Amino acid sequence: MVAGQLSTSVASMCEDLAPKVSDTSRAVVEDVASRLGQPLRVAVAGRLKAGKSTLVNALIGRRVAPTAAGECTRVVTQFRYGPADRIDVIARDGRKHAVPLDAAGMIPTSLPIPADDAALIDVQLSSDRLRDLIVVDTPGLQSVNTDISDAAREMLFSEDIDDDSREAVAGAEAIIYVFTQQVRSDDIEALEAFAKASQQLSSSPMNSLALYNKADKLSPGPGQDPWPVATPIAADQATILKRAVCDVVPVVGLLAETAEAGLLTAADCEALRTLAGLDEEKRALMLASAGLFTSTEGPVDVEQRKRLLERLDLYGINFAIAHLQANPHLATGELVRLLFAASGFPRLRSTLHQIFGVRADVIKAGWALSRLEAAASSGPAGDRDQLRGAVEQIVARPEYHRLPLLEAAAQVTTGQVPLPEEMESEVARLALTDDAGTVLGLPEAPRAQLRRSAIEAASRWRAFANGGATPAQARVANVVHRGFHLLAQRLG
Ligand SMILES: Nc1nc2c(ncn2[C@@H]2O[C@H](COP(=O)(O)OP(=O)(O)OP(=O)(O)O)[C@@H](O)[C@H]2O)c(=O)[nH]1
Ligand SMILES: [Mg+2]
Repeated sequence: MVAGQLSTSVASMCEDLAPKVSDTSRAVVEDVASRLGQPLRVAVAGRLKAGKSTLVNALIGRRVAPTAAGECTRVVTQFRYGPADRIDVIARDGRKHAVPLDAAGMIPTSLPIPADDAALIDVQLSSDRLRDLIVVDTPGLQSVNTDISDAAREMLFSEDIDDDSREAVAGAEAIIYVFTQQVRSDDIEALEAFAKASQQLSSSPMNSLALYNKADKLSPGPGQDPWPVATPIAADQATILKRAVCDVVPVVGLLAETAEAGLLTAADCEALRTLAGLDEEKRALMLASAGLFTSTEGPVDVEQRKRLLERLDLYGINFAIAHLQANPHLATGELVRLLFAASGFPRLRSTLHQIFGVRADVIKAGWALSRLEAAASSGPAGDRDQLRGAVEQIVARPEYHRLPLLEAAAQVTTGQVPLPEEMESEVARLALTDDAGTVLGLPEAPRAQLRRSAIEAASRWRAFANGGATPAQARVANVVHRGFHLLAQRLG
C-alpha cells in the first residue's frame, strides 16, 4: 500500500525521535514506524461458525483457511503478503515451525504443535489482494457467554505471548464483525468487549464494520431472493449498532468465497446445467432440502451434489439453476460473475474501499499517535516531554485536522452529539472527503465560489458554537469551523 500523507509524516517524525529517547521508548517508536509502513491490519471477529474463515478466504481470493463444519479456528491466523506462499506456526515460547500448505492449498488441519501451545499462525501468500490488507482470522466468540471467549481473549490479548505474535494481533486497526442472526444485546456487548480488550482499538464506528452473513438463509422460499428481507434487517441492525460500527452490510460469504476463490469448476457448472434440464416436479423435490438434494434418485452423482451444496448451498444452487434455465449456454465464468454479484460482495468491497481505503491513512496515523501518547504516559519519565512534544507538533499541522474532524464526525453520526440532519451530513462530508466541491455541495463550482462558500460555512459553524449550542455541540462546531477555515485557506 502506498503510505498516505499522514502516516508518512508520523513515520518520519518517529525516525527523528528514535535516537533521542531511551531504549525502552525507542523500541515502541521503531515498532510504530515499522507498522506505519505496513498495510492496514483488519481483524475478522464474531461468534463461532459465523462464517469468519469463509469471509477471510473471499477477501484473500483463495481458499486457504479451513471452514468445514467441524473445524474451527482455534488459533489466531494472520494472512499477509509474501513473495512466496509460506506458513509458520508460532509457538508461545516464540519458536517458529514452518508447515507446508496441504494438498488442497490450505492450512493443514493438524499442526506440528498442540493448538493450545500455538500463539499465532502466520500465513504469507503471494496474493495481490494482500498488498493492501493484512487479514487476521480470530477464534469464534463464545455463543452463550456475553463476553469474548477466554481462549480468544488470551490468544489475542495475552501479555505473555512473544513479541512477534503480540505485534501481529494486538494492534488490528480495524474490525470486521461477523454475525448471522438479528443482533442481540449480547452481540453488542461482545462487540464492545472485543473493542475494549484490544487497547489499541478505539471502539469508534470509524474503524469497525459489521457483516450480516449467511443472508441466503433468509430466502423466503426455494429460488427466492433474500435481499428484500436481508437489506431492511441489516439497515435496522445498523441503527442498533450505530455506536459501534459504521455500517452493516448483508452478504452471502459462501457465494463470495466460491466466486472469488475460483472454486466453481466447469464440471460443477455442467452438473448444474443437467439439474436445470430436469422436469419441474423432480427438481422441486430435490431442492426442497439439503437432505433431499443428496438422497433423491436422479442424474448427477451424489459426490458431485455434495460438492455443489458445499460450494453454493441450496440458495446458490437454486440461483444458478434459474440462470441456467433462462440462459442454457451460460459459461462457467459468467455464472461465477452472477454468483459474485448475488453475494453482496460488490457493496462490501465499495464499503471496505471507502472506510478502510480512504480512511486507512487516518486510522493508521491516529493509531500511531495514540500509541506514542500511551508510551509517553507509561514509559520512562525522561522521555515524556520528547514524545509529547513530537506528537503535539504533528497534531498542530493543518493536515492533521482530519483526525479531530473524523472524531467529531464519529460522535455526530453515532448520535452521541446530536445535530440537525443537514449539519450532521455536512460534518460527515467534511471529515470523509477531500473534494471541496463534494464537501460544499457545489460539484461544478469554480474555485473562487468554493472558497467563498467555505468561508461562509466556517462563520456559520462559529456562530453556532457561540450561540445556542450545548457544550458538546460547541466542541464539535469549533472543530468543524476550523475544518472549513483550513479548506478556505487551501482554496485561496
Ligand atoms: N449458507 C451459508 N453458509 C455459510 C455462509 N458462510 C459460511 N457458511 C458455512 O458456515 C460454516 C462455518 O463457516 P466458517 O467460515 O468455518 O465459520 P467460522 O466463523 O470461521 O467458524 P469458527 O472458526 O469455527 O468459529 C461452514 O460450513 C461454511 O460453509 C453463507 O454465507 N451461507
Ligand atoms: Mg474459522
